[in-house]
Amino acid sequence: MQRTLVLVKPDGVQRGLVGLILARLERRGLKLVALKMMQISRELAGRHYAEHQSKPFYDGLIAFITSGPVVAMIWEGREAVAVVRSVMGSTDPLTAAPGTIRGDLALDLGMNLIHGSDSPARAQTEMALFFSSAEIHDYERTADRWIRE
Ligand code: D4T
Repeated sequence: MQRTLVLVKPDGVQRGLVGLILARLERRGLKLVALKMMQISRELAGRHYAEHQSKPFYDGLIAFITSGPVVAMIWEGREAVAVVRSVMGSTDPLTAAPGTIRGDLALDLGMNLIHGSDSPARAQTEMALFFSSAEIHDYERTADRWIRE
């Protein structure tokens, strides 16, 4: 089953939206297999956002993601990467569809509440950046027989 890394960014923690964001993913049927609050170091931020290093918004992005605690999670489910991206909405909240997390709860590109891995390959890399294998839980969830065909 596919897994993906999700972060509730510092704006989501500060605005008290952790529970709401978690609930949306949980209600969709995804299974939570790892969860922790953490402060992202500049070093980890640099590795996580390495692909954006040459972009004009890079310095602001690093300052923002390290500005306060985040909630890091791993969610599991059928096509989890794409499902999380669709629940999140597009990168710029201004154009994110209503009904998505960003489309309902955010306004600005730099304060877009949530991160989700953008491909299964990136998910593997990002899960390893944020979690040790001991922090990831394999368990049976009885509700799955009412979610998975
Ligand atoms: P993340 O990676 O945070 O989940 O966001 P996305 O996957 O939706 O978007 P992204 O990688 O293209 O951008 C990463 C991060 O940078 C911020 N950003 C982006 C910004 O501040 N200004 C910009 O012009 C862009 C494109 C928002 C998300």
